[in-house]
Amino acid sequence: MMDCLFCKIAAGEIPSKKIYEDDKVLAFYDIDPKAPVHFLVIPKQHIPSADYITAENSAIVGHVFEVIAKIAAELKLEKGYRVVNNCGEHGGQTVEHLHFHILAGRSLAWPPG
Ligand code: DGP
Repeated sequence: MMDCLFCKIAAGEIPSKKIYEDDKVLAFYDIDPKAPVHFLVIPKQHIPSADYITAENSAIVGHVFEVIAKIAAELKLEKGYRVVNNCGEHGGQTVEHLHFHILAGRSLAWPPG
């Protein structure tokens, strides 16, 4: 996707503060953190949002969660963390490339606003 910000970050065309990378996913710190620890995990494959997860591409979601668990252990997030996927306008999605926010380092309120 030529005009996708996260595709450009995944391709290394736009710099990011990387935490983890393999052939399928990239994890990097959010540019506008909402918690002391706030990073994103994205598939390198362009999937516009959670609405586009299908039987053909859903394995990537399991892999994303494996990577989240690995990073959480490495960053010692023993007190817990939240995984968020914003989908669509009412979900608050601003970048149309599937991504999961991981927020940690403080007690998080529930429900979200
Ligand atoms: P969402 O609103 O769920 O679509 O989240 C998009 C997130 O992406 C938001 O928290 C800010 C982050 N973001 C936007 N542009 C950039 C960027 O250029 N670099 C990084 N690291 N994060 C970005």
